[in-house]
Amino acid sequence: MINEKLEAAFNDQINKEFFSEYLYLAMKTYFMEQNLLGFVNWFDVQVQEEHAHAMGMFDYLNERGGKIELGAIEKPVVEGNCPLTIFEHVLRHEEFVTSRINALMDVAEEVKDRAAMQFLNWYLKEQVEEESTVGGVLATLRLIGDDKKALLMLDKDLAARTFVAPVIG
Ligand code: OFO
Repeated sequence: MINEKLEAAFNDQINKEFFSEYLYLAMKTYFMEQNLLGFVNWFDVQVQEEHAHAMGMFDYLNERGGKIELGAIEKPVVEGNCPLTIFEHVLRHEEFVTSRINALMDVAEEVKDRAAMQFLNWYLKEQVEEESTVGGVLATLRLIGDDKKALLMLDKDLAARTFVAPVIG
């Protein structure tokens, strides 16, 4: 049986992962409106990844005999009005998620749940990768500035991203 405090912390993070899915879906609509289909594809993959992250914790909590409590998902507000400022928001959000996974790890450590700590290591590694990927796109957007042609080239690159279902844990 999983510790109650840890169970609540997992439920909270499941909600945050579903919120991430929802936030990226909201960001995707901006790029749909701009007809930047490579960016749309990038956010499609991001949405699927967040769904997989949420479900990974959902399944794990169930496997551990915990009670899953699904809360309301907050309305997503996209901060930004161009690719650069939207990606700045993506990075801020990923940094926030990293801090939440760290906090969840702290609870697992506090209640000495080593199995949960081992499970959460996957999420910590994933956050390093996510922040690095987003940071890369952001750096390119900063270089691009107002150059529309260069933006279209980046859009073409982002069209190549594909979703690979993660093996979590
Ligand atoms: Fe779930 O990793 Fe992004 O937020």
